[in-house]
Amino acid sequence: MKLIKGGTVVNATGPVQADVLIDDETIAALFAPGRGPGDVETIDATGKYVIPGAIDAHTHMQMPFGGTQASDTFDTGTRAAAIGGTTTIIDFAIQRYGEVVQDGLAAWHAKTEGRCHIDYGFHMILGGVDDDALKAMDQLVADEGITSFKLFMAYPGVFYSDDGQILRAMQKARDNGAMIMMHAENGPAIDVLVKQALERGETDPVHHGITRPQELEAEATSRAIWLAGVAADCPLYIVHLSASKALEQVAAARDTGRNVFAETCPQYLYLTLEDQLGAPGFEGAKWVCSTPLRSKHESHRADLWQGLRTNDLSVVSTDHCPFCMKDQKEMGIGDFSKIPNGIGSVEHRVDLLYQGVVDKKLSLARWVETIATTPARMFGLYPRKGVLAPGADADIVVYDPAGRTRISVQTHHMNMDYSAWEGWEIDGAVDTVLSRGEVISSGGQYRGRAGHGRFVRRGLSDYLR
Ligand code: DUC
Ligand code: ZN
Ligand code: ZN
Repeated sequence: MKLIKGGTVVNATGPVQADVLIDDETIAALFAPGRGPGDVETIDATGKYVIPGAIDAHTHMQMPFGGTQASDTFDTGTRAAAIGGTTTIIDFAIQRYGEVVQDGLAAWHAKTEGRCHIDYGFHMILGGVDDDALKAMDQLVADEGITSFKLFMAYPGVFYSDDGQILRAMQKARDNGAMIMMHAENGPAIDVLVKQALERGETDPVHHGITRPQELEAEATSRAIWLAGVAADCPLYIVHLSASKALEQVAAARDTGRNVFAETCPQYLYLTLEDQLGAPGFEGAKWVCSTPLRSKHESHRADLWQGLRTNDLSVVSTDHCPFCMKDQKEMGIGDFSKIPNGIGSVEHRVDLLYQGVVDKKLSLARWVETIATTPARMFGLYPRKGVLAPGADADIVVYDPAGRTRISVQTHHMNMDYSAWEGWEIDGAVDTVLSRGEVISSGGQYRGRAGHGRFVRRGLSDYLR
Protein backbone atom coordinates (compact mmCIF):
# COMPACT_ATOMS: atom_id res chain seq x y z
CA MET A 1 0.00 0.00 0.00
CA LYS A 2 1.03 3.59 -0.62
CA LEU A 3 -0.50 6.85 0.54
CA ILE A 4 -0.14 10.08 -1.43
CA LYS A 5 -0.45 12.57 1.36
CA GLY A 6 -1.01 16.30 1.80
CA GLY A 7 -1.89 17.19 -1.79
CA THR A 8 -4.82 18.79 -3.56
CA VAL A 9 -6.63 16.13 -5.53
CA VAL A 10 -7.92 17.54 -8.79
CA ASN A 11 -10.52 15.59 -10.71
CA ALA A 12 -12.70 16.98 -13.50
CA THR A 13 -15.15 17.89 -10.73
CA GLY A 14 -12.64 20.27 -9.16
CA PRO A 15 -10.00 20.42 -6.44
CA VAL A 16 -10.31 18.97 -2.94
CA GLN A 17 -7.79 18.34 -0.15
CA ALA A 18 -7.45 14.57 0.13
CA ASP A 19 -4.99 11.73 0.62
CA VAL A 20 -5.00 8.90 -1.92
CA LEU A 21 -4.51 5.30 -0.80
CA ILE A 22 -3.17 2.87 -3.37
CA ASP A 23 -3.46 -0.88 -3.00
CA ASP A 24 -1.29 -2.68 -5.53
CA GLU A 25 -2.42 -1.45 -8.98
CA THR A 26 -5.56 0.45 -8.05
CA ILE A 27 -6.84 3.28 -5.91
CA ALA A 28 -8.32 1.87 -2.71
CA ALA A 29 -9.72 5.02 -1.11
CA LEU A 30 -9.57 8.79 -0.80
CA PHE A 31 -9.31 10.11 2.74
CA ALA A 32 -9.90 13.48 4.36
CA PRO A 33 -6.42 14.92 5.00
CA GLY A 34 -4.59 12.97 7.71
CA ARG A 35 -7.32 10.30 8.09
CA GLY A 36 -5.59 7.60 6.05
CA PRO A 37 -3.58 4.72 7.51
CA GLY A 38 -0.30 5.67 9.17
CA ASP A 39 1.71 2.50 8.65
CA VAL A 40 2.17 2.60 4.88
CA GLU A 41 4.74 4.02 2.48
CA THR A 42 3.92 7.68 1.86
CA ILE A 43 4.52 10.06 -1.02
CA ASP A 44 4.52 13.66 0.19
CA ALA A 45 2.38 15.85 -2.07
CA THR A 46 2.22 18.90 0.19
CA GLY A 47 1.67 22.01 -1.92
CA LYS A 48 1.15 19.94 -5.04
CA TYR A 49 -1.72 18.81 -7.24
CA VAL A 50 -2.57 15.13 -7.46
CA ILE A 51 -4.26 14.42 -10.78
CA PRO A 52 -5.29 11.39 -12.83
CA GLY A 53 -2.53 10.21 -15.15
CA ALA A 54 -2.99 12.01 -18.44
CA ILE A 55 -4.29 10.20 -21.52
CA ASP A 56 -3.01 11.12 -24.96
CA ALA A 57 -5.71 9.86 -27.30
CA HIS A 58 -3.80 10.62 -30.49
CA THR A 59 -0.22 9.44 -31.04
CA HIS A 60 1.69 7.85 -33.92
CA MET A 61 4.73 6.00 -32.60
CA GLN A 62 6.95 4.59 -35.37
CA MET A 63 4.24 5.32 -37.93
CA PRO A 64 5.28 4.64 -41.53
CA PHE A 65 4.44 7.88 -43.28
CA GLY A 66 5.72 10.21 -45.99
CA GLY A 67 8.39 7.75 -47.16
CA THR A 68 9.86 7.32 -43.70
CA GLN A 69 8.78 6.34 -40.20
CA ALA A 70 7.96 8.47 -37.13
CA SER A 71 11.16 8.62 -35.11
CA ASP A 72 9.83 7.59 -31.70
CA THR A 73 9.47 3.86 -31.19
CA PHE A 74 6.86 2.59 -28.76
CA ASP A 75 9.74 2.29 -26.29
CA THR A 76 11.17 5.82 -26.59
CA GLY A 77 7.80 7.48 -27.12
CA THR A 78 5.98 5.92 -24.19
CA ARG A 79 8.96 6.57 -21.93
CA ALA A 80 8.94 10.25 -22.89
CA ALA A 81 5.18 10.34 -22.42
CA ALA A 82 5.53 8.87 -18.93
CA ILE A 83 8.16 11.40 -17.90
CA GLY A 84 5.75 14.13 -18.99
CA GLY A 85 2.82 12.80 -16.97
CA THR A 86 1.00 10.82 -19.63
CA THR A 87 0.19 7.32 -18.39
CA THR A 88 -1.92 6.05 -21.29
CA ILE A 89 -1.69 6.59 -25.01
CA ILE A 90 -4.11 5.57 -27.71
CA ASP A 91 -2.07 5.05 -30.85
CA PHE A 92 -3.27 4.17 -34.35
CA ALA A 93 -2.96 0.72 -35.86
CA ILE A 94 -3.10 0.97 -39.64
CA GLN A 95 -4.87 -0.93 -42.38
CA ARG A 96 -3.46 0.21 -45.71
CA TYR A 97 -5.46 0.00 -48.91
CA GLY A 98 -5.65 -3.65 -50.00
CA GLU A 99 -4.65 -5.03 -46.58
CA VAL A 100 -6.77 -7.11 -44.24
CA VAL A 101 -7.76 -4.98 -41.25
CA GLN A 102 -6.91 -7.71 -38.75
CA ASP A 103 -3.45 -8.10 -40.28
CA GLY A 104 -2.81 -4.39 -39.71
CA LEU A 105 -3.91 -4.75 -36.13
CA ALA A 106 -1.69 -7.80 -35.59
CA ALA A 107 1.28 -5.85 -36.95
CA TRP A 108 0.71 -3.11 -34.36
CA HIS A 109 0.37 -5.63 -31.54
CA ALA A 110 3.70 -7.07 -32.66
CA LYS A 111 5.34 -3.62 -32.59
CA THR A 112 4.09 -2.83 -29.09
CA GLU A 113 4.20 -6.14 -27.24
CA GLY A 114 6.69 -5.89 -24.38
CA ARG A 115 7.94 -2.45 -25.43
CA CYS A 116 5.62 0.11 -23.86
CA HIS A 117 6.34 1.87 -20.57
CA ILE A 118 2.71 2.86 -20.02
CA ASP A 119 -0.68 1.39 -20.86
CA TYR A 120 -1.86 1.78 -24.41
CA GLY A 121 -4.81 1.18 -26.68
CA PHE A 122 -5.35 1.41 -30.41
CA HIS A 123 -7.69 3.18 -32.73
CA MET A 124 -7.78 1.61 -36.19
CA ILE A 125 -6.99 3.63 -39.30
CA LEU A 126 -9.01 2.33 -42.23
CA GLY A 127 -7.11 3.01 -45.43
CA GLY A 128 -9.54 1.06 -47.57
CA VAL A 129 -13.22 0.85 -46.66
CA ASP A 130 -14.75 -2.15 -48.43
CA ASP A 131 -17.05 -5.04 -47.49
CA ASP A 132 -14.30 -6.87 -45.63
CA ALA A 133 -13.20 -3.79 -43.73
CA LEU A 134 -16.80 -3.10 -42.70
CA LYS A 135 -17.11 -6.65 -41.32
CA ALA A 136 -13.80 -6.22 -39.56
CA MET A 137 -15.14 -3.13 -37.79
CA ASP A 138 -17.74 -5.31 -36.07
CA GLN A 139 -15.12 -7.85 -35.06
CA LEU A 140 -12.74 -5.25 -33.66
CA VAL A 141 -15.49 -3.68 -31.57
CA ALA A 142 -16.86 -7.01 -30.35
CA ASP A 143 -13.62 -8.92 -29.72
CA GLU A 144 -10.55 -6.70 -29.80
CA GLY A 145 -11.34 -3.72 -27.59
CA ILE A 146 -10.97 -1.34 -30.52
CA THR A 147 -13.95 0.93 -30.67
CA SER A 148 -12.83 3.87 -32.81
CA PHE A 149 -11.85 4.11 -36.46
CA LYS A 150 -9.97 6.92 -38.15
CA LEU A 151 -10.76 7.93 -41.72
CA PHE A 152 -8.99 10.50 -43.86
CA MET A 153 -10.57 13.07 -46.15
CA ALA A 154 -6.96 14.11 -46.92
CA TYR A 155 -3.97 12.28 -48.47
CA PRO A 156 -5.43 10.94 -51.75
CA GLY A 157 -3.63 7.79 -52.79
CA VAL A 158 -2.44 7.13 -49.24
CA PHE A 159 -5.17 6.96 -46.59
CA TYR A 160 -7.93 8.86 -48.39
CA SER A 161 -11.54 7.65 -48.26
CA ASP A 162 -14.16 9.07 -50.61
CA ASP A 163 -17.55 10.23 -49.37
CA GLY A 164 -19.25 6.92 -50.22
CA GLN A 165 -16.68 4.97 -48.20
CA ILE A 166 -16.99 7.41 -45.34
CA LEU A 167 -20.75 7.08 -45.32
CA ARG A 168 -20.59 3.29 -45.26
CA ALA A 169 -18.12 3.28 -42.37
CA MET A 170 -20.29 5.75 -40.51
CA GLN A 171 -23.39 3.59 -41.00
CA LYS A 172 -21.46 0.62 -39.64
CA ALA A 173 -20.26 2.64 -36.66
CA ARG A 174 -23.82 3.79 -35.98
CA ASP A 175 -24.82 0.11 -35.82
CA ASN A 176 -22.00 -1.22 -33.66
CA GLY A 177 -21.46 1.78 -31.36
CA ALA A 178 -17.99 2.76 -32.58
CA MET A 179 -16.69 6.29 -32.91
CA ILE A 180 -15.60 7.64 -36.30
CA MET A 181 -12.53 9.86 -36.02
CA MET A 182 -12.01 12.14 -38.98
CA HIS A 183 -8.98 13.83 -40.45
CA ALA A 184 -11.04 16.62 -41.96
CA GLU A 185 -9.21 18.37 -44.77
CA ASN A 186 -10.26 18.35 -48.43
CA GLY A 187 -7.32 16.37 -49.83
CA PRO A 188 -8.08 16.55 -53.57
CA ALA A 189 -8.44 20.36 -53.40
CA ILE A 190 -5.24 20.64 -51.35
CA ASP A 191 -3.38 18.57 -53.95
CA VAL A 192 -4.39 21.09 -56.65
CA LEU A 193 -3.10 24.01 -54.57
CA VAL A 194 0.15 22.17 -53.79
CA LYS A 195 0.80 21.44 -57.46
CA GLN A 196 0.11 25.05 -58.44
CA ALA A 197 2.39 26.38 -55.69
CA LEU A 198 5.25 24.11 -56.70
CA GLU A 199 4.80 25.15 -60.35
CA ARG A 200 5.22 28.76 -59.24
CA GLY A 201 8.44 27.83 -57.49
CA GLU A 202 6.96 28.21 -53.99
CA THR A 203 8.87 25.42 -52.30
CA ASP A 204 9.56 26.63 -48.74
CA PRO A 205 7.91 24.99 -45.71
CA VAL A 206 5.51 27.90 -45.18
CA HIS A 207 3.72 26.90 -48.37
CA HIS A 208 2.65 23.71 -46.63
CA GLY A 209 0.36 25.90 -44.55
CA ILE A 210 -0.63 28.28 -47.32
CA THR A 211 -1.79 25.40 -49.53
CA ARG A 212 -3.97 23.99 -46.75
CA PRO A 213 -6.23 27.01 -46.09
CA GLN A 214 -8.71 26.87 -43.24
CA GLU A 215 -11.61 26.84 -45.71
CA LEU A 216 -10.56 23.34 -46.78
CA GLU A 217 -10.55 22.20 -43.16
CA ALA A 218 -13.92 23.84 -42.50
CA GLU A 219 -15.45 22.39 -45.67
CA ALA A 220 -14.31 18.87 -44.82
CA THR A 221 -15.43 19.26 -41.22
CA SER A 222 -18.85 20.39 -42.37
CA ARG A 223 -19.09 17.58 -44.94
CA ALA A 224 -18.14 15.00 -42.32
CA ILE A 225 -20.82 16.38 -40.02
CA TRP A 226 -23.48 16.20 -42.77
CA LEU A 227 -22.43 12.67 -43.70
CA ALA A 228 -22.60 11.58 -40.07
CA GLY A 229 -26.08 13.10 -39.94
CA VAL A 230 -27.12 10.97 -42.92
CA ALA A 231 -25.74 7.98 -41.02
CA ALA A 232 -28.36 8.56 -38.30
CA ASP A 233 -26.07 10.82 -36.23
CA CYS A 234 -23.15 8.44 -36.09
CA PRO A 235 -20.76 9.61 -33.33
CA LEU A 236 -18.09 11.74 -35.00
CA TYR A 237 -14.83 13.00 -33.51
CA ILE A 238 -12.86 15.56 -35.50
CA VAL A 239 -9.14 15.12 -34.88
CA HIS A 240 -6.52 17.87 -34.65
CA LEU A 241 -8.91 20.75 -35.24
CA SER A 242 -6.80 23.83 -35.92
CA ALA A 243 -8.91 26.66 -37.24
CA SER A 244 -11.74 29.01 -36.31
CA LYS A 245 -13.98 28.19 -39.27
CA ALA A 246 -13.75 24.45 -38.59
CA LEU A 247 -14.57 25.09 -34.95
CA GLU A 248 -17.66 27.05 -36.03
CA GLN A 249 -18.92 23.95 -37.85
CA VAL A 250 -18.43 21.77 -34.79
CA ALA A 251 -20.02 24.32 -32.46
CA ALA A 252 -23.06 24.73 -34.73
CA ALA A 253 -23.56 20.95 -34.86
CA ARG A 254 -23.21 20.63 -31.11
CA ASP A 255 -25.69 23.44 -30.60
CA THR A 256 -28.30 21.32 -32.34
CA GLY A 257 -27.51 18.38 -30.06
CA ARG A 258 -25.49 16.38 -32.54
CA ASN A 259 -23.06 13.58 -31.60
CA VAL A 260 -20.11 15.65 -32.78
CA PHE A 261 -16.90 16.10 -30.82
CA ALA A 262 -13.48 17.55 -31.51
CA GLU A 263 -9.95 17.68 -30.19
CA THR A 264 -7.25 20.24 -30.67
CA CYS A 265 -3.50 19.98 -29.99
CA PRO A 266 -0.98 22.17 -28.16
CA GLN A 267 0.65 23.31 -31.41
CA TYR A 268 -2.57 25.00 -32.54
CA LEU A 269 -3.05 26.67 -29.17
CA TYR A 270 0.40 28.27 -29.14
CA LEU A 271 2.28 28.17 -32.47
CA THR A 272 1.62 30.02 -35.73
CA LEU A 273 2.14 29.91 -39.46
CA GLU A 274 4.19 33.08 -39.46
CA ASP A 275 6.39 32.56 -36.40
CA GLN A 276 7.15 28.86 -36.72
CA LEU A 277 6.21 27.48 -40.15
CA GLY A 278 7.45 30.68 -41.75
CA ALA A 279 10.83 30.61 -40.01
CA PRO A 280 13.74 31.49 -42.32
CA GLY A 281 15.24 28.97 -44.73
CA PHE A 282 14.24 25.37 -44.14
CA GLU A 283 13.75 25.84 -40.38
CA GLY A 284 9.96 25.93 -40.75
CA ALA A 285 10.02 22.23 -41.66
CA LYS A 286 10.15 21.53 -37.92
CA TRP A 287 6.52 22.59 -37.72
CA VAL A 288 5.12 20.96 -40.83
CA CYS A 289 2.10 19.01 -39.66
CA SER A 290 -1.42 18.49 -40.93
CA THR A 291 -3.71 20.19 -40.22
CA PRO A 292 -1.19 23.06 -40.42
CA LEU A 293 -0.39 25.86 -38.02
CA ARG A 294 -2.65 28.86 -38.61
CA SER A 295 -2.08 32.60 -39.05
CA LYS A 296 -1.35 34.72 -36.01
CA HIS A 297 -3.24 37.57 -37.69
CA GLU A 298 -6.53 35.69 -37.33
CA SER A 299 -8.29 34.64 -34.12
CA HIS A 300 -7.59 30.90 -34.25
CA ARG A 301 -5.66 30.53 -31.01
CA ALA A 302 -8.09 32.62 -28.95
CA ASP A 303 -11.03 30.77 -30.50
CA LEU A 304 -9.50 27.36 -29.71
CA TRP A 305 -8.91 28.30 -26.06
CA GLN A 306 -12.49 29.49 -25.90
CA GLY A 307 -13.66 26.27 -27.54
CA LEU A 308 -11.90 24.34 -24.78
CA ARG A 309 -13.76 26.37 -22.17
CA THR A 310 -17.16 25.92 -23.82
CA ASN A 311 -16.59 22.20 -24.52
CA ASP A 312 -16.96 22.63 -28.27
CA LEU A 313 -13.44 21.23 -28.07
CA SER A 314 -13.50 18.44 -25.54
CA VAL A 315 -10.03 16.93 -25.70
CA VAL A 316 -6.42 18.01 -26.11
CA SER A 317 -4.23 15.35 -27.71
CA THR A 318 -0.82 15.78 -29.31
CA ASP A 319 -1.04 14.03 -32.71
CA HIS A 320 2.51 13.10 -31.70
CA CYS A 321 4.19 12.15 -34.99
CA PRO A 322 7.87 13.10 -34.64
CA PHE A 323 10.46 13.22 -37.38
CA CYS A 324 14.09 14.29 -37.10
CA MET A 325 15.39 17.15 -39.22
CA LYS A 326 18.33 15.07 -40.35
CA ASP A 327 17.41 12.58 -43.08
CA GLN A 328 13.67 12.94 -42.42
CA LYS A 329 12.35 16.52 -42.60
CA GLU A 330 15.31 17.16 -44.92
CA MET A 331 13.62 14.99 -47.53
CA GLY A 332 11.59 18.10 -48.34
CA ILE A 333 14.40 20.56 -49.04
CA GLY A 334 13.35 22.24 -52.27
CA ASP A 335 9.81 20.74 -52.14
CA PHE A 336 7.67 21.33 -49.05
CA SER A 337 5.24 18.57 -50.11
CA LYS A 338 7.95 15.98 -49.40
CA ILE A 339 8.49 17.06 -45.79
CA PRO A 340 7.08 14.31 -43.57
CA ASN A 341 4.09 15.72 -41.71
CA GLY A 342 4.26 15.73 -37.95
CA ILE A 343 5.28 17.35 -34.69
CA GLY A 344 6.36 15.62 -31.48
CA SER A 345 4.91 16.83 -28.18
CA VAL A 346 3.89 13.73 -26.25
CA GLU A 347 6.24 14.66 -23.39
CA HIS A 348 4.96 18.21 -23.02
CA ARG A 349 1.17 18.21 -23.27
CA VAL A 350 0.48 18.15 -19.52
CA ASP A 351 2.85 21.08 -18.94
CA LEU A 352 1.75 23.08 -21.98
CA LEU A 353 -1.87 22.86 -20.93
CA TYR A 354 -1.02 23.68 -17.34
CA GLN A 355 0.43 26.93 -18.67
CA GLY A 356 -3.15 27.61 -19.83
CA VAL A 357 -4.22 27.36 -16.18
CA VAL A 358 -1.48 29.78 -15.12
CA ASP A 359 -2.54 32.16 -17.90
CA LYS A 360 -6.16 31.90 -16.68
CA LYS A 361 -7.37 30.40 -19.93
CA LEU A 362 -8.51 27.17 -18.26
CA SER A 363 -9.60 26.19 -14.77
CA LEU A 364 -7.71 23.48 -12.91
CA ALA A 365 -10.68 21.17 -13.32
CA ARG A 366 -10.88 21.83 -17.04
CA TRP A 367 -7.15 21.14 -17.41
CA VAL A 368 -7.67 17.68 -15.94
CA GLU A 369 -10.86 17.14 -17.90
CA THR A 370 -9.34 17.91 -21.31
CA ILE A 371 -6.11 15.94 -20.84
CA ALA A 372 -7.37 12.96 -18.85
CA THR A 373 -11.03 12.58 -17.95
CA THR A 374 -12.73 13.33 -21.25
CA PRO A 375 -10.24 11.29 -23.32
CA ALA A 376 -11.05 8.38 -21.00
CA ARG A 377 -14.79 8.86 -21.36
CA MET A 378 -14.64 9.58 -25.08
CA PHE A 379 -12.76 6.38 -25.84
CA GLY A 380 -14.16 3.83 -23.42
CA LEU A 381 -11.49 3.85 -20.71
CA TYR A 382 -13.57 5.41 -17.92
CA PRO A 383 -13.77 4.91 -14.92
CA ARG A 384 -10.76 2.62 -15.03
CA LYS A 385 -8.71 5.61 -16.14
CA GLY A 386 -9.14 9.39 -16.18
CA VAL A 387 -10.31 9.79 -12.58
CA LEU A 388 -8.96 9.47 -9.06
CA ALA A 389 -11.59 7.31 -7.41
CA PRO A 390 -11.72 3.97 -5.59
CA GLY A 391 -11.36 1.11 -8.05
CA ALA A 392 -9.62 3.14 -10.74
CA ASP A 393 -6.15 2.20 -11.93
CA ALA A 394 -3.57 4.02 -9.81
CA ASP A 395 -2.29 6.09 -12.74
CA ILE A 396 -1.45 9.28 -10.91
CA VAL A 397 0.59 12.43 -11.46
CA VAL A 398 1.82 14.64 -8.65
CA TYR A 399 2.17 18.06 -10.26
CA ASP A 400 4.18 20.86 -8.68
CA PRO A 401 2.76 24.32 -9.39
CA ALA A 402 5.90 25.84 -7.88
CA GLY A 403 8.13 23.90 -10.26
CA ARG A 404 9.46 25.13 -13.54
CA THR A 405 9.87 23.24 -16.81
CA ARG A 406 12.29 24.31 -19.53
CA ILE A 407 11.81 22.54 -22.81
CA SER A 408 14.83 21.77 -24.97
CA VAL A 409 16.20 19.14 -27.29
CA GLN A 410 19.07 18.91 -24.79
CA THR A 411 16.79 17.62 -22.06
CA HIS A 412 13.75 16.05 -23.70
CA HIS A 413 13.37 12.29 -23.94
CA MET A 414 11.64 11.99 -27.29
CA ASN A 415 13.72 10.56 -30.13
CA MET A 416 13.94 13.83 -32.05
CA ASP A 417 16.98 15.90 -33.00
CA TYR A 418 15.13 19.17 -32.36
CA SER A 419 12.28 20.41 -30.18
CA ALA A 420 9.23 22.12 -31.63
CA TRP A 421 9.12 23.89 -28.25
CA GLU A 422 12.78 24.84 -27.86
CA GLY A 423 13.26 27.42 -25.10
CA TRP A 424 9.66 27.30 -23.83
CA GLU A 425 9.32 27.70 -20.07
CA ILE A 426 6.32 26.48 -18.11
CA ASP A 427 5.33 27.65 -14.64
CA GLY A 428 4.84 24.17 -13.25
CA ALA A 429 6.43 20.75 -13.42
CA VAL A 430 5.60 17.07 -13.32
CA ASP A 431 6.96 15.79 -10.00
CA THR A 432 6.00 12.13 -9.62
CA VAL A 433 4.27 9.71 -11.99
CA LEU A 434 2.66 6.41 -11.04
CA SER A 435 1.42 3.84 -13.49
CA ARG A 436 -0.88 1.20 -12.00
CA GLY A 437 0.56 1.90 -8.56
CA GLU A 438 4.23 1.80 -9.54
CA VAL A 439 6.29 4.98 -9.26
CA ILE A 440 7.79 5.24 -12.74
CA SER A 441 9.20 8.75 -12.51
CA SER A 442 10.06 10.92 -9.54
CA GLY A 443 11.94 14.19 -9.15
CA GLY A 444 13.42 13.87 -12.63
CA GLN A 445 14.58 10.27 -12.09
CA TYR A 446 13.02 7.77 -14.44
CA ARG A 447 12.33 4.39 -12.86
CA GLY A 448 9.94 2.72 -15.27
CA ARG A 449 10.61 -0.02 -17.75
CA ALA A 450 9.67 -1.17 -21.20
CA GLY A 451 7.10 -3.91 -20.92
CA HIS A 452 5.33 -2.46 -17.89
CA GLY A 453 2.67 -0.98 -20.18
CA ARG A 454 -0.23 -3.23 -21.11
CA PHE A 455 -2.64 -3.19 -24.00
CA VAL A 456 -6.01 -1.90 -22.79
CA ARG A 457 -9.16 -3.15 -24.41
CA ARG A 458 -11.56 -0.27 -24.61
CA GLY A 459 -15.33 -0.19 -24.32
CA LEU A 460 -17.71 2.06 -26.22
CA SER A 461 -17.65 5.81 -25.71
CA ASP A 462 -19.50 7.14 -22.66
CA TYR A 463 -20.88 9.85 -24.92
CA LEU A 464 -22.65 7.42 -27.20
CA ARG A 465 -26.37 8.06 -27.60
N1 DUC B 1 -1.00 14.60 -39.52
C1 DUC B 1 0.27 14.74 -39.19
O1 DUC B 1 0.77 15.87 -39.07
N2 DUC B 1 1.02 13.63 -39.02
C2 DUC B 1 0.48 12.33 -39.06
C3 DUC B 1 -0.79 12.19 -39.72
C4 DUC B 1 -1.59 13.42 -39.75
O2 DUC B 1 -2.75 13.37 -40.03
ZN1 ZN C 1 -4.72 13.29 -39.15
ZN1 ZN D 1 -2.67 11.89 -36.39
